[in-house]
This record gives sequence, C-alpha cells and structure tokens, in this order.
Amino acid sequence: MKPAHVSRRHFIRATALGAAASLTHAEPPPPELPPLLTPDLDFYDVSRGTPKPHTLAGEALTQARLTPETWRCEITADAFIEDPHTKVPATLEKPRTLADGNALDLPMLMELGKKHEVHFLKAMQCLNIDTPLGQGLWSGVPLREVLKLCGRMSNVRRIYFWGYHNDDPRQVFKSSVSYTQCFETAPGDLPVFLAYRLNGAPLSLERGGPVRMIVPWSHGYKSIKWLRHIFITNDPRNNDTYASGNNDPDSFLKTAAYVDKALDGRKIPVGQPVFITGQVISGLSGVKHVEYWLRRVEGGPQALADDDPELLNAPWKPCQLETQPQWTTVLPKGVNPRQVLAFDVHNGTPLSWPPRYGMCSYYAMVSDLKPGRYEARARSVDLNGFAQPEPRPLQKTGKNGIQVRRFEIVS
Ligand SMILES: Nc1nc2c(c(=O)[nH]1)N[C@H]1C(S)=C(S)[C@@H](COP(=O)(O)O)O[C@H]1N2
Ligand SMILES: [Mo]
Repeated sequence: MKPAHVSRRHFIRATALGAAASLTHAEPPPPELPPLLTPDLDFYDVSRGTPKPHTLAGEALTQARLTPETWRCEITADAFIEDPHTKVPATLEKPRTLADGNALDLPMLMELGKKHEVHFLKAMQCLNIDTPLGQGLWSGVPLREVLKLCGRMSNVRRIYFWGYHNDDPRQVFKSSVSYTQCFETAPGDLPVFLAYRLNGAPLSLERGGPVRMIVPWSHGYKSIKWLRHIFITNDPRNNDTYASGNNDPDSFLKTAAYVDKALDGRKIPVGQPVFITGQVISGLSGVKHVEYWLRRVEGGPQALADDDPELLNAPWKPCQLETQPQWTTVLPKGVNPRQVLAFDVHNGTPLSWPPRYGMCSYYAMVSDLKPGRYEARARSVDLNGFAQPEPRPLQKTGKNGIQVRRFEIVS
C-alpha cells in the first residue's frame, strides 16, 4: 500500500464524516477510541500459579530469578527416546545451564539484540476468553538466534519452553513450536522471539518480564511469561499446557470483531445517536470489513445461534475502521515504523489494516431509533469473504462467536 493511497483514503473518510456533521449539525464527533498501544499494566492478565509469579517481591523475587540481574534461561536437549515417537535423541553441542554457569542472561540477550532485534505489533488474545487482552509493540531477539549460542544441534524436531512456576511441577505452564516454525521464517515474515521490551520499556513483571516468549501468530498460551527453560527435542508431539485443555494447540489467531461492553444495559434518550464500538483482530485470514446489525426485540433477551437464518440473512451494515495514526507518533521513541515486522519497509505503514495479528477499533453511529429494546451485534468478514465465525465448525481453535449487547431507547 502506497502512502499517497493511504492518505487519500483518510482524506476522503475525514471529509465524508465532516460533510455529514455539517449537514445535521447536532451530530457528535466519532467516539473516543482506546489507544492502539495498550499500556503494559492495562493488559488483561491471564496468569496461572499460586502465588502468581508477578506478586513475588524482595528475596522471593531474587530467588525466582525474576529480576533483570538474576534472570537466567537454561537451554538443554532432551536426552530421552520413546519408541515409536523418537528413535534417536536430540543433541546440543553447548547446552546453557545454571550448573555450568553459562545459562542465558539478560546482558547476553541484549547483546544479541544489537544485531538481531525485532519489533512486532501484536494483539494478545486468550484462546478461551472472548475479549482481547491488549495490544503492544513487543521487542526482542528471534529464538533461532538465541539457539545459535548453543553450537551445533542434531535431531531436533520441536522446541519446548516453559516459565517460572513456583518450583512446583504441577504449576508448570509450557508451550512449543516446531523446528521449522523456529528456524525457517520466510523473509519479512514473523519469527518466534524472546521479548524484553513492551511499548519501548522493559517488560513489566506482570507481563512476564524480564523475558517472555512471543509467538506472533498464535493465541496468548504460546507466549510463555517468566521464561526460564528452552528444551530442544526430537519428539514431534505437541505437549503444550493448552493441548490438555481440549484446545487445538497449533491454531492461529482468529479474525474476530468484539463489541464493547459499555453499550450493555444502557438507556439512551430518543433522538440521541447510538455508537456501536469495539475492536477487530486480524487473524490468519485478514479483515475485509466489520459490519453491525441492530435487532429490535420485545421482552427479555433471547439467544440467537451464530448460524440462525435470521442472523445470516440480516441486513448487516458496514462499520468504520479507525483511521491509521501517524505511526512515528504512536510507536515508542527509537523504533522506526519501517523496522516493524509486517510494516512496509519503504513507507513504514502496516502491510494490512488492521495489521495481521494486530487489532484496531471500529465504530458505527446509528440515529433515528424509535423507543424500544434493541440488540447490537457486530461481525468481521475476512479476506476470503467468510463472515465470522466461519469457516470453523467448532470454537476450540479460538473464540470468535458473534457478540451481542442489549440497550434501550427511551422517550
Ligand atoms: N508462565 C506463564 N506464561 C503464560 C501464562 C501463564 O499462566 N504462565 N498464561 C498464558 C496465557 S493462557 C495467556 S492468554 C497469556 C496472557 O498474557 P497476558 O497476561 O500478558 O495478557 O499469557 C500466557 N503465558
Ligand atoms: Mo490463555
């Protein structure tokens, strides 16, 4: 996408809104939208463990090696074989262990960052929670560069990793990627990386600092916080913590529109416009547009399945996507938009909008509603033309059901 095209589109959009506003002078400006970069501590926190690792302090925190000075990550190889899954074990020329005093530490990782640092704008989304957790600019070093510190390796088919878990094996939260996903990133595509900064500042303890894994294309469960062990194995099986929860542990982020809860239960005086707002995540299949549907209802709430003919044949209307910002003013100082993965290296704007595996806000304004009860729904349509939640028959690869908010117009 060329910059001239982007700015022209924005110009048209702004003018169209402006013209509408001047015709009916009572119309309010577009609603205030949340920031594109969620502040670190405003993320919705999804952490297991008792106590939660980020509540540790003082001596306990140091013991857990969760301060920048004490952080260490071991890198070892799986010495076991298990017929028929593995016939020869994985090997690593130079494992990195606490016992040998050569485990990966923060200065080593930052040193690698001088040459290999990557930045990625990622929406964090739990596979099992129907609201985005936040979006940030994550910075760090690709996992493949870190593994190169261990010399020659052989018979590796999967890379497991896990975080601090109160030294209680039952609390371990672990995940994995395949050898190919780790090492064979297409040029300009998205590598798995060890993140040490979020929005330009050191990663907070709550977000998984000092160092967390980021798997750009996946739901949050792959992005292990308080990273402390990387384990290469010749076992091709996925042993993610989420695999045991009946999820698809190799799924991708889903294209999905979420509707803000603020509309729920509101009583809006007749004559006042209604804003439907929310956020849309661009998953594997991208976003073509977001659309909404208002349904007038009598009495109490009634469920409507996502494949109900009434819903499928409803008069869905287009929403506006938030316009792109001036990226240089939004990104942290020192991060050039042209260096951000999935941004155009020439003009510094995302290759798609919203960026792939990122999100932006959308909104629609409705006026002239008659008094009564209403249901507001929104859904995304992906670049294949599939309306949410298609094409999946099940939700175990990530929530993207159609959300509903109920409000009333009162006279
Ligand atoms: N060590 C560890 N990493 C973890 C988790 C955890 O409980 N422990 N939760 C995971 C899940 S299920 C999600 S959705 C994300 C949430 O990230 P956030 O708390 O930064 O929003 O972290 C992931 N990483
Ligand atoms: Mo999650």
